[in-house]
Amino acid sequence: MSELEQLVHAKIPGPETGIEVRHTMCDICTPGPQCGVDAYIKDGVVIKVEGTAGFPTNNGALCTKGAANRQYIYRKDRIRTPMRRTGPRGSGKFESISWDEAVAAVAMGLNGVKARHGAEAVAFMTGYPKWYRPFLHRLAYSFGSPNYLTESSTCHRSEVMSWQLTYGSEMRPDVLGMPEVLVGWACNPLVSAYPMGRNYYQYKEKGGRVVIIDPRRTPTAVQCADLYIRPRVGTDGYLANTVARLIIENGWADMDFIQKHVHGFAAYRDMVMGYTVEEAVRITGVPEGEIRELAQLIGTAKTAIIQPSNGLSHHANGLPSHRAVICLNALTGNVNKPGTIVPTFETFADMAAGFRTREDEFVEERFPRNARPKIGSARFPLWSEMLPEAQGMDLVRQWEKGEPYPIRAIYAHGVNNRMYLESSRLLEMAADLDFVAATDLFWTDFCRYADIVMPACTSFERSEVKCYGGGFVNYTSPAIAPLYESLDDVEIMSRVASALALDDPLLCSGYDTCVKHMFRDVDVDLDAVKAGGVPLKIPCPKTPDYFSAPLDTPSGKIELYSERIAKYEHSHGLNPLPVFVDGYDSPENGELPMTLITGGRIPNAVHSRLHDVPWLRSLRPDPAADLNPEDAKRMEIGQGDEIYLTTRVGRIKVKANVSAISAPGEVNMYHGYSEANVNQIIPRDHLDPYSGFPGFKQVRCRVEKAEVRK
Ligand SMILES: Nc1nc2c(c(=O)[nH]1)N[C@H]1C(S)=C(S)[C@@H](COP(=O)(O)OP(=O)(O)OC[C@H]3O[C@@H](n4cnc5c(=O)[nH]c(N)nc54)[C@H](O)[C@@H]3O)O[C@H]1N2
Ligand SMILES: Nc1nc2c(c(=O)[nH]1)N[C@H]1C(S)=C(S)[C@@H](COP(=O)(O)OP(=O)(O)OC[C@H]3O[C@@H](n4cnc5c(=O)[nH]c(N)nc54)[C@H](O)[C@@H]3O)O[C@H]1N2
Ligand SMILES: [Mo]
Repeated sequence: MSELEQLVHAKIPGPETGIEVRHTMCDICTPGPQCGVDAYIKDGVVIKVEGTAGFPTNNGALCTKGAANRQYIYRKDRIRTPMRRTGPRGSGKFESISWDEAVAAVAMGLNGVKARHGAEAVAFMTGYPKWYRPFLHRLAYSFGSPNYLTESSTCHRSEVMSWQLTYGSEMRPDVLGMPEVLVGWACNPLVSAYPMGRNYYQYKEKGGRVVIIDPRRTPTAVQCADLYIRPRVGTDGYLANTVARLIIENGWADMDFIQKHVHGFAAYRDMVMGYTVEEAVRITGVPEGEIRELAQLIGTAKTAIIQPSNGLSHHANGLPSHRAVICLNALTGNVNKPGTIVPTFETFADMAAGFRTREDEFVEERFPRNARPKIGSARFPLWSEMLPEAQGMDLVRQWEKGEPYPIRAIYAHGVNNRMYLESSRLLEMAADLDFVAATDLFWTDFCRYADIVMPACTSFERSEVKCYGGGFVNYTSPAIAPLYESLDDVEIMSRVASALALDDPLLCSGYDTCVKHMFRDVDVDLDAVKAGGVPLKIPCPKTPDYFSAPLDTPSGKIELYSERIAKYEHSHGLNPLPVFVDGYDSPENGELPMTLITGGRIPNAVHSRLHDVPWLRSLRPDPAADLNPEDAKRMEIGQGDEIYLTTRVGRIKVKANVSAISAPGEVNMYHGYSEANVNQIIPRDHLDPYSGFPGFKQVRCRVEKAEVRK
C-alpha cells in the first residue's frame, strides 16, 4: 500500500486524501440527545462517523445506534424517487415520476377530497419524526383540517397532560440538585434516555440513594437501585395511593405546603384512606416491608424526587396511575426546590431549552375555526381540550363508522402502521380511502398502500434548527447532498402547500424563513449559528418563580383533585381523583393466564427504524420475548425456542429469551418488528379513556411452544 493509500484506508482527513469532516446531527432517537456527529466525507459519501467533541449532549461519544448512522442512511430500502401507484393498493407496484408530477398529484388528490367531503376528511399524520412538526401542523390548518395527528397519541403527551392537570405545568426532576432519595418510578434511563442516565450515575457517585420501581429487572434497576421494587405491571396506582396513606398516617405529609399550594387535599386524603397495606400486597405483589420502607424513605427525606416515565402512562389506566405517583411529590412538599421537581416548558420542536419561541403561534394563527371537531373529540374530550391535536387512536373507528363525518384521505410523513394497535387495520383503511400520500425514508408497508410515495432525506442531508437544554441553539448544514432524488420533509411540504394553492405565503416560503419568523424574538443570529456549525449558547431570560402567580390549573393550585377532569366525571366516567383502576384489556381469563408487557427500550432499536440495520440487528438477531426462567421451565421452553404469544385478537411467533428481566407470569416483547409486530395482537379498544393512549404494557396473553424440537 502506498502512503496515500494508507492514509485513505485509515480515513485521515486532509487535501491529499480528499476526506473532509463536516458537523451534522443524528436524529435516529428521541429529541433529547440528538447528538452531534462528525461525518467524514469522501466523494460525497459518508465513510465514517464520530461524536462531535464538546457537543452539549454527547461530547464526543456516540451510542450503539448513532455509531450505525452510515448503515441507517444507506439502508437498501431507501425510497429513491417520487412514485405513483400502478397496481392495486398494497401490491407494491409503482412507477417513478418527477417531483412536479408527484406534488401536482398530491394537490389534486387532497383538493378532490376536500371538494367532495370537506377539508376535515383529510388526516395530516406523522409518526415519530419531530423536526418538521410545526410545518405539517400549519399545513393541515391552512388546508382547513383540524385533523393533525401524530405519534404523540401514544408517546409522551399523556405524561405531559398528567403534569399539567396536577401541577399546571410540565415538571422535570432536578436530579443533580441532589435529593436525599430519588425514586425512579418506571424509569430505565440507562436505555431510554442517556443524558438522564448520566445524571443517575453522577447522582450515585456523589452518594445519592436510588429506588427503582419496575416490573422488569432493567439495567437501571441492576446498576443503580439501592432498593428495587417489583410491582405487578399496571398496579402502581394502588401502590402509590397506599404509600400516600402511610405518609399521611405517619404525619409525614407537609401540611404547611399543602395548605398553601394544594387543592383537594381533603378529598384525596379520604380516597387514599380506602387503600390498605394488605390489599396493596395482594394486588401489587410487593412485600409489606418494601411498601413501608418506600413510604418512610419518601416521607422522611428532606428532599425527594418521585420521577415517573412513559412506562406508567402506556396503560389503559395510565393517566390516573401517573397522577397517583406524581401526587406524592406535592404531598411531601417536594416541589420547586433544588433536588425536587421543577417546572419546565418547551422551546421548539419538542425540546426544552430555557427560552421561548413563537412556534405555537406559527401553528395556532392558522387554526380553521369553522371546521368540524377533530378526530377523537367525543371519545377523548380531555385529550381534545388539552392538546391542539387529534387523538390518532380514534382514527380507524371514525373511518369505519363515518361518524361524526367521513375520513377519506391521509397525507402522511413518517407514518408506520406498526405504531397502531391491530396495525393491519390501518392498512385496510388506507386501501379503502380516496387518496393517500406517504413520505418516508424507507419503503414501509404503509407506503405500499399509498397512491403517491415521496422520498425524504435524513438529518445528514438537510439543514435543521435544534435547541438543547441550557440555552443551546444549533443550525446544521447538509453534510452530504440528499441521496437519489430525495428532499427534506419541509421542502416537500412547502411545494405541496404551493401546489394546493393555499393562501399561506409564509409556509410556501420554506424552512429558513419560517424558522426565523418563529425565532424573531430570540436573541440569536441563526445565520451565524449555521456558519459556525456547532451549537451556540445563548442567554436564557429569567423565568418568574413557579409560585409567584396562580398556577395554570382551574384552582390556581396544585390539584390532587383535578377540576379539569371533574368536568367529564358524569359524561365519561373520568375520576377527578387519582384512583386505582384495573388496567387489563379483559376480565380474568383462564385461557390467557399471562400478562404481556410491550415496548421496553433496547439499546439497538428505536421503534421500527433499526431492525433492518445490519450492525444493530446483529446484536439481537431475532424478535424474542423475555420469559422468566420459572415460567419457561414449567412450559418446557428453552432459550431460543419458538413460541406463540396469543391475545384475544391474534397471535405472533417469536423466539423465547429466557431471562430474569421478566417477572414470573409476565412476558415482555419489544415492538417494531415487521415479521413479529406485537401491536398487531393488542386489541384496539384497549385505550386509556383520559388520554386515549394505548394499553401497550398490560394485555392478557398465553405463551406456548410453537413446535417441539426433534
Ligand atoms: N407495543 C408498543 N408500541 C409502541 C410503544 C411501546 O412502548 N409499545 N411506544 C410508542 C411510542 S412511545 C412511540 S414514540 C411510537 C413510535 O412509532 P413510529 O412513529 O412508528 O416510530 P418509528 O418507527 O421510529 O418512525 C415512523 C416512521 O418514520 C420514518 N422516518 C424516520 N425519519 C424520518 C424523516 O426524517 N422523515 C420522514 N418523512 N420519515 C422519517 C421511519 O422510516 C418510520 O417509517 O411507537 C409507539 N409504539
Ligand atoms: N433505545 C431506545 N431509546 C428510546 C426509544 C427507543 O425506541 N429505543 N424510544 C424513545 C421514546 S419515543 C420514548 S417515548 C421513550 C420512552 O422511555 P421511558 O419514558 O423511559 O419509557 P419506557 O422505556 O417505555 O418504560 C420505562 C420503564 O417502565 C417500565 N414499566 C412498564 N410498565 C410498568 C408499570 O406498570 N409499572 C412500572 N412501575 N413500570 C412499568 C418498563 O418496564 C420500562 O423499564 O424512550 C425513548 N428512548
Ligand atoms: Mo415515544
